[in-house]
Amino acid sequence: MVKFKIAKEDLFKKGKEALYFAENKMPVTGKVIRERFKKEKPLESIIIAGCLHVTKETGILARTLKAGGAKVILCGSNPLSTQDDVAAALVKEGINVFAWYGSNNDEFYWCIRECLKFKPNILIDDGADLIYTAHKEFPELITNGTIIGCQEETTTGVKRFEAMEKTGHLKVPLFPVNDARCKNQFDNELGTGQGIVSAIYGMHVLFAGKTVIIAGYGHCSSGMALKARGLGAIVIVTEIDPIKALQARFAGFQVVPIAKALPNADIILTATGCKDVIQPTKEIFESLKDGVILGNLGHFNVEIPTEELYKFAKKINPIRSNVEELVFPSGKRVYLLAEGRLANLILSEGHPSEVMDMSFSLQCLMSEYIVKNKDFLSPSMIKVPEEIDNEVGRLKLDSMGIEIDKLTEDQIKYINDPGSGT
Ligand code: RBV
Repeated sequence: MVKFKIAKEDLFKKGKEALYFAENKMPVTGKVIRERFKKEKPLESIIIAGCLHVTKETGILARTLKAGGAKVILCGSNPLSTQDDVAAALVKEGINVFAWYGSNNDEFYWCIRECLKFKPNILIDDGADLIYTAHKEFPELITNGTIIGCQEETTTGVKRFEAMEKTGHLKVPLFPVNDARCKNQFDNELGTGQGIVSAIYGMHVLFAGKTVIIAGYGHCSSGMALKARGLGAIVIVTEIDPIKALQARFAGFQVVPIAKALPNADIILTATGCKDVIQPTKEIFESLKDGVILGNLGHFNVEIPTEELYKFAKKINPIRSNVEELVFPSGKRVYLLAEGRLANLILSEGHPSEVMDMSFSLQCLMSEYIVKNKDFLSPSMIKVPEEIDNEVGRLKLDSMGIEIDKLTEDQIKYINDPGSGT
């Protein structure tokens, strides 16, 4: 029997429809790699635990890992991103899912522990909570060699592991899948970029003519800035990195310190990976414009100081699904999206299937790579091999019917010859 804990088993029909829809838009993960995995079974007798947003796209990943012979266990990577219907459909297919929409903090970590109790060999994380918990509470899985390798899906998770590696706390081979080109140039830029449109759709307001602050100018936020401009907004970028600030300026955006920009902003969107992007002081809160919309698209709910905002507000009115109106003592109102959590996932369905196809193809091929190379992996951060990144790019182009050029022998000779100058 499949062990699981989800919201409602009888939602499975709707979940199946969602999976059908995603599968058609994910031909690399859902067809090409799956067909090969079915034949070759590269993940035979491997247990894979995934701490991922339980969405229709993650469902396609789980199906392909299973087709490759793996036993798959899933928990959510955000308390508000689980699609309960998809979870129900996956359970019917024999995937062990421990996730439901609206879980509290204790329940969230309970689900992670349930996954680790299966003694998984590969961990696929989104935000580092699963792998971090394995280090802290299940160290024997690492010391006795049960865990052979780990994969991280998102920027925030990669940053946490970099910090662990620096302090000597990283004890597993860790592949930052987020940093592969086929991941961050598409999922982060296009997925998050389009995510702001869906997030603001939750408010059903016009972007055109609004002053929008985009906090940060990394892969995610630069995608957001472009989309906001495309929709007719006046876009101000805030940064702490001089090079990224220059990139934003040369892309034609205003670059201004956040405290100066805040009073004029109609919409503020964060994706920096850091806390308190809006400083949690009474003065800063009161400097916000009446009616401002606050949304976060970074992984954790720390960028907008939600707790302090809730405390400061004299009234909180739920006005739409996942949108709250906070009324300040002065009578000023601000609109908070998704309790300050990943608005691109919570006010929408997550990043579109077409971009997740590339991210999740990488995850499939990296699981296969870990199994094949398990005897040679050291406990450290290891870059996704370029061949795998390029392979996913090629397969995606193939699936879209796009051909590209190949270097001739003569051209290969030319670019590899340091002597070929003027
Ligand atoms: N993300 N997953 C989805 N549809 O399943 N959408 C977004 C989905 C991932 C994305 O890869 C990003 O890095 C991460 O969520 C942020 O938590």
